[in-house]
Amino acid sequence: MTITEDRAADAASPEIGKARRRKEDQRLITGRTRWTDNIQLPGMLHLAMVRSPFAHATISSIDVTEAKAASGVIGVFTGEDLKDIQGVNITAWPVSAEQKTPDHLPVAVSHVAHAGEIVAVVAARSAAAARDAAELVDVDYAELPAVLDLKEAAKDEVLAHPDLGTNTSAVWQLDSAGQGSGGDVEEAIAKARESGIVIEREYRQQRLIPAFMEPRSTVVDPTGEQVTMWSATQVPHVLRFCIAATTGLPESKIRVIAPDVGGGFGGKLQTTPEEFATLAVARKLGKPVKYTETRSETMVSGHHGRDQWQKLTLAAEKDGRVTALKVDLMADLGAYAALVGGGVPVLGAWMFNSIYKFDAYQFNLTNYYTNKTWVDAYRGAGRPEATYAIERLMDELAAEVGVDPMEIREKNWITHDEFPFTTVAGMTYDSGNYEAATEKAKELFGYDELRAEQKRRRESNDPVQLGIGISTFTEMCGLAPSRILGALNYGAGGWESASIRMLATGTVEVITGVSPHGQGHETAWSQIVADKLGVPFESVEVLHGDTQIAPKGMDTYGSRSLVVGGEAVVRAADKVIEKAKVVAAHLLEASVDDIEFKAGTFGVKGTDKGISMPEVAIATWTGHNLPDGVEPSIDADATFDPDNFSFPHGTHLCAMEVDTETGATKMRKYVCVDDIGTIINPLIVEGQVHGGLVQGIAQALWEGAEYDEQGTLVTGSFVDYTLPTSADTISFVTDHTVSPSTYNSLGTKGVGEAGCIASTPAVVNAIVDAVRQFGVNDILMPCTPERVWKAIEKGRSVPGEGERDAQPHFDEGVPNQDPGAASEGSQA
Ligand code: MCN
Repeated sequence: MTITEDRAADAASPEIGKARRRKEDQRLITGRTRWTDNIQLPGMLHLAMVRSPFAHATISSIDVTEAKAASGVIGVFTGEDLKDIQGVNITAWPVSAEQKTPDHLPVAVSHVAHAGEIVAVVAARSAAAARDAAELVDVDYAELPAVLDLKEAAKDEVLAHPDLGTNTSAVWQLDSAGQGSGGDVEEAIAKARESGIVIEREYRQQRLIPAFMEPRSTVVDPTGEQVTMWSATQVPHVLRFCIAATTGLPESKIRVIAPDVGGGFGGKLQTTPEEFATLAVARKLGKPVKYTETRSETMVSGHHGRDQWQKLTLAAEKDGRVTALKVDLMADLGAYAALVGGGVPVLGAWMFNSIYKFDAYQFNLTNYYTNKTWVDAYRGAGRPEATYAIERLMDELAAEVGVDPMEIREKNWITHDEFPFTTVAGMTYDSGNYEAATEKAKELFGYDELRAEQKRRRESNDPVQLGIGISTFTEMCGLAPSRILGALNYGAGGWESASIRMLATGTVEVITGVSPHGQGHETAWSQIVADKLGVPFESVEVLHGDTQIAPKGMDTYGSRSLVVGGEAVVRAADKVIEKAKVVAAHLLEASVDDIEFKAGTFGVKGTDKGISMPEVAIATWTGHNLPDGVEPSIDADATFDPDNFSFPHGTHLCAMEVDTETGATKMRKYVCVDDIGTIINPLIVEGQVHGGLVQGIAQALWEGAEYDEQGTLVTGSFVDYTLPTSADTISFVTDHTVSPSTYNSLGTKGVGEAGCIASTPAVVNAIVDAVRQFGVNDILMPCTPERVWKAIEKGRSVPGEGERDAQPHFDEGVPNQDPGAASEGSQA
C-alpha cells in the first residue's frame, strides 16, 4: 500500500482527525482508578528507605538493632542482607565499548556516591511505622571528598568513584568528514576565521528535575507461582527484562504491571533501585510489600535531566551562510550510568544541525560522573539541548551579520523541494515544509507589527523593552529503527507490537506494547482501529501495560508510541481484514478477489451483497461454516520496526517584555505552528503541545536543580524547585501544517516532546533580543530577574560595543560572552 492510497482511504474515515475527548479522562481526572499506591493486598507490608545524607562516603557500619525493635517493624535490611538477590541497576546504553560503568547496587553495601542513595530498607506493618523506624537506623559513614561540578569533574582531582580512577565515563564522536557525509570541520572554521565569521559560545543546560504528578510507587507480590510487580513505570517490559537479567528470576516467572501511571516525562523511563529493593525485600520475607516515595524522595533519588556544558563553534560566510559547526559537549551523568543516561547526549548529536544545510559538522562528547543524583532522559532527552544550542547560535549569527534572525534561518534551512534530505549528521529527513510553517506562524504572531513595536520601544528608551524569539526546530523521535539503535550500542530494539482480537459479540480488543502514562493511547488507538475495521469507536477496548496481557513491547518514551506502536496496530488491523476477507467471501459465496472492504462491510464488487465485520467475527467464532483449511480465528498480531525515525518540525515565536530596571520578564505572546504529519486526535495533540511548551518555558525561566557545597540538593521540594503552575503561563496560540511522514502508513510524526524541545530557545532568544542593545548576548538559564538585571547592568558598564573581555566568563551567572569571539575574518 502506498502512502497516497492510504491517505485517500483515511479521508473517508470518520475517526482519524476527530477531536475526541479521551476515554481515559473520566477515571484519571476523578482519580477513580488503580494507581499503584491504591493497591492493597492481604498481609501486605510497607517499606521505608534509609538514604545517605552524604554525597560521597564509605559505609563503616550500620546498626539496625533499635529500628528492628520498633513497633510494627517486621524486618530491616541492609545491602549486605540483600546482596544475593537484589540484582543490580543496569545501563542499557553503554556509549562505547570502553565506557567505565560503576556498579550500582539498589541498596548500597559499602560506598555511596550521591545524597539520597539507599543504604537500608525497613519493612513494617504500616508506612508510618516504617518511616519512623527508618529514623532509628544508625549508619556510620566515613565522608569522602565529593565532586559536584562538571568542569571540576573533568580535572579528575576529586573522583566520584575512586576505584574507577577517573570521572570520565565515555567519549564519543560524530564527524561528518569521517562518515563521508561532509567536509572537514577544522578546515571550514579556519577558512571562516580568514574570510568569514566565527561564533564561539558556551551554553549551559541546567539540571532539571522531572515532576510527574504521581510519585513512583511499587508493589510486589511474591506469593504466587509468579512474582508480580505493579509499578508506576513507563517501561514495564524493559523492567521485566532487567529484573530477569540481574536477579536470576526466570523472565517467565515475572509479571510486571504498570497500572494507570500519573505522568513520567522520561522520569519513569528507569529501572529504579527502589523497584529492585522492594522486590528483594518481598522475596526475603515471602510477603507482599509496597513502597511509595515522598515528593522529596522523588527529587533526590529519581533521575534528573539535562546538565550539560556545550562549547560551540559556528563558522559562516560573511553573508550568514553557515559552513560548519563544532560541538564539544560535557555531560554530567551524576553518580551512575542510568538506564539510557549516557546515550541521551548521543541522541542530541543528530540534531545540532537541525533544519540547516551546511558542509562540515563535528560532535565531541565526554560523559562524566559526579556525586550528584543520576541523570537520564527528561522530555526531549538530548534534542532540547541540541535545539537550544543551534537556535541560540542562529540568533547570534544574525546579530553579527546585522540581519533579522528570521533571514538567517531562511538563508540556511532545507527548502521544501529538497526532501528527502540527508543532513550533514547523516540523518535522512523524509518530509517537511519549514517555509509554510514559518509563514503561518509569522502571520498568527503579527511578526512585522511586533518588530515595529520593538523598534519604537528601543528608540524611545522605554524601560520595558520587547524581544522576539524564534525557534524553527526539528527533532528526531519515534525511537525505533532497531538496526540504527544497535549500531549506536543501544541494548534493546526499537520495534513495537500489537494484537487485535475480534470478540464474538462484535467488540474488538487491541493489545499494544506501548505503555501510556498520560498520552491518551486508549483513545487514539480506538480511533485508528474504528476507522480501519469500520467498527464503532466505543466498541474498541485497548489493553496495555501488563506483561502477561501484552507480553511483547518496548514501552513509551521518545515520542514513539504512535509512529511505531500505532502503526503496529494498523498492520494488525490489515491482517485481520485479509483473514476476514476469506471468511466473508465464503459466506457470500464469492471469490476473494471480488470482495472489497469499505467502512466496516465486506461487499461483493458490482452487487449489493455484503456482510459486516462483526458478522464475520461471530461466524468465525462459531466455526460452523468456514472454508476448508481456514482456522476459526481472524485475530492478528503485528510487529513493526520502521526504517527511520520521524522528524516533526515547527516554528515557534515568542514575544517577551523585559523590564530593564528590574530584570523582570513577562511573556506577551507565544505562537507555535507544528508539523507532525497526520494528526490522529487534535485535542490530544493540543494537550501534548501545551504541556510540552510549559515544560520548555519552565527551563528557560524558572526551573533548575541546585546543590550546596556538600552535595545536598537544596532544591529538594516544590518550595525551592520553582515548578510553574497554569497561573504562571499565558494562553498559547497553536496551529499546524501537515507534511506526512513517508515511514508509516498513517503519515504521522510524534508530538509528545515537540513543545518542550522548541520552546526553551524561543523564550531565551526573545529575552536576549530584548536587551541585546545593552551588549547582552547570553543569559544563563533559568533567566531569573536577577540574572537578567545583572546582564543588563554588566552590558551597560561596558565602554563600547565589541570591547569586552577576550574570554567568555560566567561569574555571578552572567555570561555576557565575548563578542570578540564572533569575529570577522579581517579582525581575527
Ligand atoms: N498524536 C496524534 N497525532 C500525531 C502525533 C501524536 O494524535 N500526529 C497523539 C498520540 O496518539 C498520543 C499522543 O499524541 O495519544 C502522544 O503521542 P506520541 O508523540 O507518539 O508520544 P508517546 O505517546 O510515545 O508519549 C511519549 C511522550 C514523551 S517522550 C514524554 S516525555 C511525555 C509525552 O509523551 N510525557 C508525558 N507526553 C506526556 N503527556 C503526559 N500527560 N504525561 C507525560 O508524562
